[in-house]
Amino acid sequence: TLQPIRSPRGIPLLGHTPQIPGTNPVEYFGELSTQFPEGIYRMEIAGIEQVFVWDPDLVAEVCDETRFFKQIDKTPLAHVRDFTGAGLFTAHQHEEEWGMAHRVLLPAFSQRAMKGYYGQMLEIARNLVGKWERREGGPVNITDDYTRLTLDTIALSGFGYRFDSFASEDLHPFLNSLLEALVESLRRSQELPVMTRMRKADDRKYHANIQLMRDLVESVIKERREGNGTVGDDLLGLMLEAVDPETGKGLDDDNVRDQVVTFLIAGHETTSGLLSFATYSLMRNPHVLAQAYAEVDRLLPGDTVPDYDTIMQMDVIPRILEETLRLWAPIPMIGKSPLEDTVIGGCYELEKGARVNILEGPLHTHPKAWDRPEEFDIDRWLPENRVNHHPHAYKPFGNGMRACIGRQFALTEARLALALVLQKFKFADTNDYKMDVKEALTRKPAGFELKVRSRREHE
Ligand code: MNH
Repeated sequence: TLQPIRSPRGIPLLGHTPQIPGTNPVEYFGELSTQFPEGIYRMEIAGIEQVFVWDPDLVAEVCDETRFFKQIDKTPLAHVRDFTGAGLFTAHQHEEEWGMAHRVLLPAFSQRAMKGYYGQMLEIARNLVGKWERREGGPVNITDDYTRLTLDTIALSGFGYRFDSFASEDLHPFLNSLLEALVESLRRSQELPVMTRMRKADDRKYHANIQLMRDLVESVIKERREGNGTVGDDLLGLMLEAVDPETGKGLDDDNVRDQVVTFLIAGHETTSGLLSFATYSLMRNPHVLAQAYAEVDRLLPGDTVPDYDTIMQMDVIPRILEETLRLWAPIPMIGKSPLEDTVIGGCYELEKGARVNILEGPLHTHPKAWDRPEEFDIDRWLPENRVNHHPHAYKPFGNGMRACIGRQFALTEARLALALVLQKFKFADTNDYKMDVKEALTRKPAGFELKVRSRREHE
């Protein structure tokens, strides 16, 4: 028997739009979830009907790719397309560019391929360590420095470009433009188009920010094209040279630009969030931190420089990352949509094309799937325990063919960074940091400062 999808109380005629906060909307959607034990609700926001799901069995249905696809239209990603175009992250499923880039780039993201980026990853991670050594005993902005790390890493390994972020006190202008453009695109997705059209100055700023990002990327591509000899075997080299076997074509110039912008964004925002939340979680869970130090001291005694194989042998650090992604998924919500009219949970009707959002936070803490859901427990990820997990209660990297292509890249980079940092430093939370999440498509801790001290000089 069919049942209506319940809805929080709204305002007549205006729907729910006025009650959506301008900052951290997904956090608000998560708070509302506690009112709906059935694991699903709906709301009308800016004239668009949206359904939110987090019950793992409902999510399992929404993750069935024979019934649901990744929706771009009428989602924030439709606006992000203003700067990432038909790049992998924001391409429509039916766009030829998605399949072409996916086929051309997939081999460059296999676990084996990570060995090829390891040298670049290590170089940048050592820049981070160098900066913190110069700061001995002083405060560092953890999130900002992990952002420097991940941006420099994807740019160097993917495109042979050096942001040199650790040489500067200010974050690179690219990051400022990106942040402003993301915030603006999110805002556009939550208001009626007539409102957007009235904000003329914001629109000019938006396009100037997009232009700054594109100019940087186009100069990187131009430099590569004009370099003598081979184009190289990194992501950029692949995109400039590879021919897609299925269509017999290569990626066109605009698409290469859009892909590079996409990778510079998708390749750093999330991983810096992961590292920041992991560091925060370690500070809150000293017994886990002790296990992490023990692993690092066993595998990397003294000043041993980690090699790729050592990073792959780790056990505690990868479980810390998995548990961090459960409690603090950097992408807090993903959008899906039914291919045809359908019914989920045996009773909730969804129309073809409806917007369905998976809420990662409530899913990753659903009591149906997780014991002591709020507890940071890395032993959940021991092999003997993970076999008992609900198959659809953990989606930090999304789902199906539109799942994250950079998963191995992110996890390899994060393992290495955390290992090096723990080999060298101890942290003190002298300001007693209170978690202050900031959402801009991805989420990160804002204003997260710790004092860093070299372990060797103080033990
Ligand atoms: Mn990543 C898609 C999470 C790191 C490049 N990524 C996704 C999605 C999630 C995600 C979730 C699916 C979004 C959706 O369904 O709308 N990504 C992460 C997380 C990390 C991450 C949690 C780090 C931790 N991602 C990376 C890195 C790169 C990358 C690093 C690149 C080097 N991600 C992508 C791309 C896509 C994607 C590209 C789009 C894939 C596609 O749709 O084909």
